[in-house]
Amino acid sequence: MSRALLLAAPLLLGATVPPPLAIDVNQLGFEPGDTKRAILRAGAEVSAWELLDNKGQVVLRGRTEPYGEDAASGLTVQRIDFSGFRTPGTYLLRTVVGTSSSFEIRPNLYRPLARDALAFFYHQRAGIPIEARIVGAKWARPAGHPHETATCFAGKDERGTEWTGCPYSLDVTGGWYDAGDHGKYVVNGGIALWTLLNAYERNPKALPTGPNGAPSLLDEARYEMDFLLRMQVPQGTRLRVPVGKPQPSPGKPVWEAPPAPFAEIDAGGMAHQKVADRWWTALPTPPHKDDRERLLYPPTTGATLNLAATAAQCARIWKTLDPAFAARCLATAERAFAAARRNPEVYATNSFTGSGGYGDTDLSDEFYWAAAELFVTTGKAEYEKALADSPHFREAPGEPGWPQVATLGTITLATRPSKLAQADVKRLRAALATTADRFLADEAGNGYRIPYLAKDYPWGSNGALLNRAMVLGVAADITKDPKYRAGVIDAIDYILGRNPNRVSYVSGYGSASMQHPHHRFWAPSLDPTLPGPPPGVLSGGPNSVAMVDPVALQLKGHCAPQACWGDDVRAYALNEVAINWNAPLVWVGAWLAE
Ligand code: 9MR
Ligand code: 9MR
Repeated sequence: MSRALLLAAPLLLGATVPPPLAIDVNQLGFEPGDTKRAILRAGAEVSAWELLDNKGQVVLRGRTEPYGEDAASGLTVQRIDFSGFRTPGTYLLRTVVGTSSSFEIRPNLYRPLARDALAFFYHQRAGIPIEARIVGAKWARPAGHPHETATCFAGKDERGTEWTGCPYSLDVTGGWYDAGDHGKYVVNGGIALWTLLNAYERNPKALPTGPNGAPSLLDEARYEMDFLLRMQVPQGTRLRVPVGKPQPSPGKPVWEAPPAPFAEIDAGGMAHQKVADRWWTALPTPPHKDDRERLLYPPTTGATLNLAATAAQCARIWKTLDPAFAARCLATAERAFAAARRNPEVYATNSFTGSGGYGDTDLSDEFYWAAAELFVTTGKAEYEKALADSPHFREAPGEPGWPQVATLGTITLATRPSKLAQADVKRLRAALATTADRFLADEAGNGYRIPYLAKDYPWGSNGALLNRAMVLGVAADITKDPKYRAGVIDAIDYILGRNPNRVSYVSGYGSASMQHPHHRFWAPSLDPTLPGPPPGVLSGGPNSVAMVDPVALQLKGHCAPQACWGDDVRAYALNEVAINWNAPLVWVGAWLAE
């Protein structure tokens, strides 16, 4: 396009030739009182911007804030800030090089997003039919794995290690499928469930109903809790498992190391790592068409502590709502914690085909998290001692994630009523504010101004960013300082379109949203009779670390971290969806909707 035409482009609004897009913005928009920022893809040649209403009238003018070359996006960018403008309506931004897409300014922008993000968990349910009355005929399906009774993997795994199996089967019906695959993992189920339950504890009135009669936040959470309780190893069971850290061979990552020597342990009270298919199923495979053998995989200390932490949370949440259920949760949690202490070094081996690993060899944070939840629920001295003995009790915790759960324990200790000494509560609140300040400081180091800074973007980077936004939300609750809400907005703006892929990573939200997740049911590009994703589903997002899927392999070496992404069903390292990523979307969405 010629320079003259570019300049004329804004005049063409509403005409057939749309002006070029040069400004990235939250495609959903902004609530009137919030920070309003946009990112312009241009250098110093542009210095002025205009905000136009839907009649094409300029309602505000301003100057861009130079940023320059940005390693995270690979672009030269400038920033636009129009926070002071608060009048509801439909708008777009323009400069001489192009415009933004149109967006709204209005109150109550986030409630539907929070509700749809919660409905994702209903869609992911195993064991029951997904009903047309709730989700519509398009997304309804028969129950997947309706009577899931499984025994343990026995025989040789993918690295030739021999496993003896277990002398029982467990009924492990229910719970949520993890992601695009049909595995049900206790480790990842733990953080996802904690996040929903924490949103409930923070505000019991948050999401009392889902859309169209879908379950409430609490009922949805209970569906997973019920499943996690089923994953516990029966009392008195003796099993042969590897005990100790795997022995890494030179040049190989720890999760590819051969397991530690096997020993017989008293495994009663531990939790199985997962129940999953013996082999990966092909794409697409709707859950009710999965006829592969399903197996329990060996118990691990990590899974056991995930069970202990969430069951402890359950025990206090349902204490008056359903005392019998709460009592069952508490007994399970205490048995699990005791089993983890008895067997502190039973690690997942990541050596089974057909499901993900969720292996973690530092469980100090899982011990701390479980002790924190148990202490808040029971007030018992033994859990307080476990806290006092933990280094995590004294640190400003990091970004939460499935292998890093100390922050979850600290949030619980800092925000739930308990017998913890006031001085400790104060210190942990300050620690969370310190963590949040670190995230805010990261905004200066990237062009798109998000509270996230990394040389490379990890698998599930959108989930990581939203977990940071959750911590910012907690810091806002604790301190009442508005700078933290501004950071949450920066994060959600990026998720909803203010990013170099110019995409809203949440299906159904924004003018150009993700449509082809790596999912075995929402896969219309592979089978046109299958539905696309329902609204409210979050893509895992850019991944410049493990570019292993076929789409990522094509991009490898040619993309800046935030641009290593593609909207393609084959892109399991870039565009899968998962319960631990949608959970902070629910938390943050509900927080924003208040
Ligand atoms: O579909 C699988 C996805 O859910 C996992 O996250 C991912 C990584 O563990 O693996 C995907 O499965 C692929 C497998 O790892 C390798 N062969 C092709 C599989 C189908 O995409
Ligand atoms: O989220 C997980 C990420 O941190 C790991 O790097 C990756 C590879 O092990 O696995 C991700 O989890 C996947 C799990 O193993 C299987 N179900 C889908 C999950 C999301 O891709």
